[in-house]
Formats: sequence, structure tokens, C-alpha cells
Amino acid sequence: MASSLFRNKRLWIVALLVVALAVPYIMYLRPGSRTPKPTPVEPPPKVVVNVPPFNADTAFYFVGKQVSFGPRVPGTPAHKKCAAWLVSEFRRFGLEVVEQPFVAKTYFGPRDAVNIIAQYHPERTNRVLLCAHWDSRHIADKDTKDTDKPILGADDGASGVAVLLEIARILQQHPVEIGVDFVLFDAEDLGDDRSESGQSVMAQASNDQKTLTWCLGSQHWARTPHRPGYTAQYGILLDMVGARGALFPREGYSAQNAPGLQNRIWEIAQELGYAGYFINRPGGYITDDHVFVMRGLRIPVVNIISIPNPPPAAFGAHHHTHQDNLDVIDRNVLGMVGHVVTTVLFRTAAGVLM
Ligand code: 1BN
Ligand code: ZN
Repeated sequence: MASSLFRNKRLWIVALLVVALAVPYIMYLRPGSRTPKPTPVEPPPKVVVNVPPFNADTAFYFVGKQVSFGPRVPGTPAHKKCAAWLVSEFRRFGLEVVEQPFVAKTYFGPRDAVNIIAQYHPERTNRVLLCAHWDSRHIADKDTKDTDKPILGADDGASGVAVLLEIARILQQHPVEIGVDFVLFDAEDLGDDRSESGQSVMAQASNDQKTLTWCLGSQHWARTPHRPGYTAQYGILLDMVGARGALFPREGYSAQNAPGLQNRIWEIAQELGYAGYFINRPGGYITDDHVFVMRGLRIPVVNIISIPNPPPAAFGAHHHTHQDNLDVIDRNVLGMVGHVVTTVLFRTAAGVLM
């Protein structure tokens, strides 16, 4: 039976025909067989960057220490004493410190002021700028009492400086291969917030002359940096980064002029579990020190600033009142901001930020 099958010529021909037609069909004509299989693209190897821990308790101590001098209003003894302490702390962390004195021409008269610049490896050209203002407001113009008295500025001033001091301390223990400049601007908060309409100028959208009464230290430094031709790959400004209930939407001038960096900072914050604080919402345009650095030196700078409410109470109930003392400070908020900025800095140093 089998041998008769083998000997059946017609069957052989049919079989050969089937094979001859099936092979090219399988190889070339079957749907999808002609598109070459893409060689799988390997994702780039994930570089794990070791980020040292940010100590929120140390940062909290640094806020308390600044506040202990009293209001840090330019031209006062407390201001002088705090400046000396800040300089000595940065030097203790091995940084090269430059003091840049200037006369702040405020709307209520001239005052002696000083920008403090602490340099980590000043000889390196690849640099990152980290900044905050260290002065506190001369009046409590949003309070209901003692409105003519200066405020402690635990959040508005001391919190940003405290986070930067802790990062400077970390760098001494965990060296990186880039240069870092800690720039503490003076006379940021001596601005004119009065207006004929009785409405806060902060609540007004206008870009009038009064804007220039704020941020006098950064305006001075951007015109005459401590090193002629100073530049950095980017900057981060910290302002009001320590209060309970802080919320960090995306500040407008940063979004407009440093969108890539702002995206990365907010992505990293989300990756670290802080999506509920670093919220993906526009936060309004705040004329703060970063505006003058971007304008004058063409360095992209992102402002991390708490804007928990819509105007007119945008910056929270303690803003420019005597409630801005150590009681409003939440060490977890300091810790979160410190964690994010330290991560951004160490990823930059490892060449894997962007
Ligand atoms: C931030 C904290 N600022 C002052 N205290 C800067 C500022 C200036 C914000 C003018 C709004 C208007
Ligand atoms: Zn202020």
C-alpha cells in the first residue's frame, strides 16, 4: 500500500506543487512577513546615582538659628550678626566665601546690604547656581497689628537659606565633580507693596516701577556678579520652602524661561513621591530674584516657591505677618524640598539630569 503511494506519480506532482506554493507564501506573502522585524532597541542603561540623605532636622536647626538673631533687616545689628554667622558656616563647610556689600536704594531710603556668595570649587567651569534671599521684611504690612515692625521671616527668607546650608554641608561629606555657587541675596523683601487703590501691588498684574523696589540684591548681583562674566548651566531659587501646608505649583517666569529644567525638577519630585506638593499647575508670575538673574545673566533659573492659595492670599496667611516665625515651619517640607534639590544636583554632577 505504502509503496504504491510512493510510486503514484500524480500524487508526487501534487505534493511538490503544494510545497512550491506554500514556501514562498510563508516566507514572503503572509501578512506581516514582508515588514522586516525591527531589531529591538535596548533602553539606555539606567544610571543609578547615589544621592546622600538630606537632613531635615539640621535644616530646621538652621532656620531656628537665623531667626534667633531677630529680623534680618539690612542696616540693623541683627542683620550684621546673621551675615557673620552665615559666612562662618559656609567656611566651616569648606567653601570659598565672597561678601558683596552694596547700598540698597529702598523706597524708604538707602540701607547697607550684602550679598553672600559661597563657592564650591570656584576653579571649575561647569557650575550650578543655588540661591535664596537671606534678608527679612522690614514691616508686617499684611498683619493686623504691629504692621510697622519687622518680621522674623522664618519661611520668607530663612527656609531657603537653611536648605542651601544643609546642601553645602552635604557636599563637604559627599564631593561631586562640578562647581556649585550658593548665592544669598540681600534686600529682596524691602519692596513697596502700597498702592493708591488700597489693593496690594502683589495682587496687581501690572509691571510698574514698584516691581523694581523688590529684589535689590539680585538686581545688584546680576549687574555686577562677583566674577565678571559669571555663568552657570542653570540656577534654582528657593523662596518660602518651609511652611506647613506649602504647595509648589509651577511658577510662571520659570515655566516661560526655563521650561526644560522646571519639567525635570517636577518630574523628579513626582518620582520621589512628592506629587501632592509639587503640583502640575501654573502658579502665576512672581517677580522674584530669579527674574533678574535670568534677565541680566541669561542663566535659566527655576523658582521653587510656595503658592498655596489663589490671589490675594497667594503665599499663605503668615506671609508678611508676625506669624512668619518658627511655629509655621514644618521640617517635613524642608526635607522634601531638600531631597528634591539634592537629587537634581547629584544627577547633574553625574551627567544624567536631562
Ligand atoms: C517673595 C516673598 N517675594 C517677596 N516675599 C517676592 C515678591 C515680590 C512677590 C513682589 C510678589 C511681588
Ligand atoms: Zn517676602
